[in-house]
Amino acid sequence: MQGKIKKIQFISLAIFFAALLFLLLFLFITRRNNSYKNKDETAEKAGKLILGFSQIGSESAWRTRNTESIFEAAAENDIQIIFDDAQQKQENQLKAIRSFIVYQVDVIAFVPIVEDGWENVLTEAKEAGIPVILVDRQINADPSLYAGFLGENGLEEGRRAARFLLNKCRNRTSTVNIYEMSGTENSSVVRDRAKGFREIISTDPKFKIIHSEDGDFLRSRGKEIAENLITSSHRKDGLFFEGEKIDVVYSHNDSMTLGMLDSIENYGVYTKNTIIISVDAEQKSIDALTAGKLNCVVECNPNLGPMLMALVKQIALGDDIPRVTYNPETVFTENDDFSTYEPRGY
Ligand code: GYE
Repeated sequence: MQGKIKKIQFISLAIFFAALLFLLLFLFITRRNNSYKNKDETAEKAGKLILGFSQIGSESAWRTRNTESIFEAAAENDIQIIFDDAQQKQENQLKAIRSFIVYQVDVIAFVPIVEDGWENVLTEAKEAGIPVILVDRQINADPSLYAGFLGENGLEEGRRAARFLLNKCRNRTSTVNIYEMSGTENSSVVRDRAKGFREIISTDPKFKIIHSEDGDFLRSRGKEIAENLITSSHRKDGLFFEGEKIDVVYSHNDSMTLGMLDSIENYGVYTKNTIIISVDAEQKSIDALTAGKLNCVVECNPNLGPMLMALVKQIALGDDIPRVTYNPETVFTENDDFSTYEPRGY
């Protein structure tokens, strides 16, 4: 009898807990769906588009301005942004894009930190029926996995840097040693800026790239690279690499360039005869150009917000967007009339 009572007690307890578990699960699911539904309903009620945006981080002034531009334009266009800062890690971007898919955003846009490794997550977005826009950098993947690209023409930026150099050295016959500071490895922008530059300088054999060092687009790395050059050469009359005089520094972004200028100034190295070419054109870099510390700055325009929101609206209406949309850019050189310069805004 005792045993029978125990058994009934046990069964009723099990039923009780199962019911409790079920109730909790039910509450959890309904609450989550309600929250999504509420948010979607509120955004939908407000007719607001929801954009999931994955940014790579804040490694440079350019990147920070790029993010600001996107938030400003979203507010101006009444588009809700779900924003993720990936802290320079691809795995964080993959996680963010998957959360945008779960959230059922209307459009996904992201800055691919590197070129490879996006096929799977973009296939998931496609299966979920969510269009994807690449911003700033490009990827190696089946083009049907994304609607289009918006950003800079890195190849042309590299060519512009080289064209300035060819003109600057047109009367020179001796070899011109070039030291390159490149940005984030395996990123499309580094591939293109390097390729465009080499394409043009290869038209004249006097130009020789003696070394290319990865500075990951960071000011701290630019500073470190120049410090290593200065301390290993023990020379103050210029920059040297393994005993060879550096005639030209081609830097893939202003942050690294400004870091290098920090070390040059800290060690009091004379670089008036060193041609320094940078890319981006943030205000501090333009100030260094007008102060005679740089010779040429190739613009890379971070203000992609307004064009991105226009593309988001176009896609949300079910219209196709151009495969490639480039942002207009220019070049600033030592030969310009500096009084005509407008503030850069970052
Ligand atoms: O030049 C640099 C940033 O992807 C074009 O990334 C961008 C580059 C830009 O860190 O400053």
